[in-house]
Amino acid sequence: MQKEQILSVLQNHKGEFISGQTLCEILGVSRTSIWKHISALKEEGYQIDAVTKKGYCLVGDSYIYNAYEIKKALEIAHLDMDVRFEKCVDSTNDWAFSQSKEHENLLFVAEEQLLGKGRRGRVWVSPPGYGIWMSYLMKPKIKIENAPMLTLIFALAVAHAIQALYQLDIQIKWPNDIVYNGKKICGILTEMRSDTDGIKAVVCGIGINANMLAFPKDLETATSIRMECGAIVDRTKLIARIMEYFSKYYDIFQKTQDLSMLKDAYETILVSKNQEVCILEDEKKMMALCKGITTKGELIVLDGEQREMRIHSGEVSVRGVYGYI
Ligand code: BT5
Repeated sequence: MQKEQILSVLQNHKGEFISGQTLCEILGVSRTSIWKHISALKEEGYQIDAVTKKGYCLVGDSYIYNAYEIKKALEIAHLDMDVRFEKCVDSTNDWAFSQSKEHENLLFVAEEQLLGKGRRGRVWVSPPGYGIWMSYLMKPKIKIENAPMLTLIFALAVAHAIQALYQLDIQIKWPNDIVYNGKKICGILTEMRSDTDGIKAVVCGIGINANMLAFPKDLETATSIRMECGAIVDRTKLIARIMEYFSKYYDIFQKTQDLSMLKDAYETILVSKNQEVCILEDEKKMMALCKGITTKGELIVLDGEQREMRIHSGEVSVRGVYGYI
């Protein structure tokens, strides 16, 4: 807490020297403890100059990634949301569920995941330093069958946030992939715990390739925001923008408990709209024409005989005719 107070004073006077004495008086602590906190802040990556007889000065524009900065960015976006941050966890989704008895509306962010997971037991590659690996824990008062729609709402929020900040022509590959130029920038995994009374907790896990400069050979369908637009991504800022869009779209969703007011926006950037897709279910494979989504978030396709079918997200994978898209 004291450390954050010191940081806040320095941030309010960025580029100016604040004497150790002034900090002691403002915070009512000893010089030694100020020095200890300043050292800890430097270790976290804050660039703080310390000059004898002048004091401490916060310099530089390094993109610091921690709970304090993320929470501050959320507050600037008028979002009252708590944040947990860890350097390394197995999976932020599992971490969020482990806290779900006591908490809700809480964002779990990790610098690295050792067992990052995709859908149906797939692996999600989550190295430290370059990505956003986060999970949002909710206890929504909605019907169990409506929970998969949260994936689509988050997909829309992530797509619009990346578009707004990095001017990339982002698209969505139904239901949970955010793609650019045919490659995957983000994946979303929504998981739920429920009982006979209904939903106990929902965790929406979001993995975004922010600043990677390369990927392993077996991930040839992956790309990052930085690889596509050249800019270094301020992960804190992107998280805040995503949560800002999400809370706006979630409010809209709550009015009707479906996607009727978000469907047009989703379909505008739906990658396979009016294109032939390949639907894969277990060993079965079917070619179909993608027409859009229903207000419940199912994919609408026409089969070879022009019969309309609705595809539920849990059951199938959708691929392009010639590959991933
Ligand atoms: C997903 O699954 O796309 C959901 C990914 C969700 C990850 C987040 S990170 C925070 C939270 N905590 C977790 O443990 N998970 C969530 P799916 O549609 O099944 O795609 C998985 C496939 O994407 C893999 O089989 C790989 O082919 C590919 N893949 C793995 N890592 C990737 C990466 N970093 N970027 C792009 N593609 C990747």
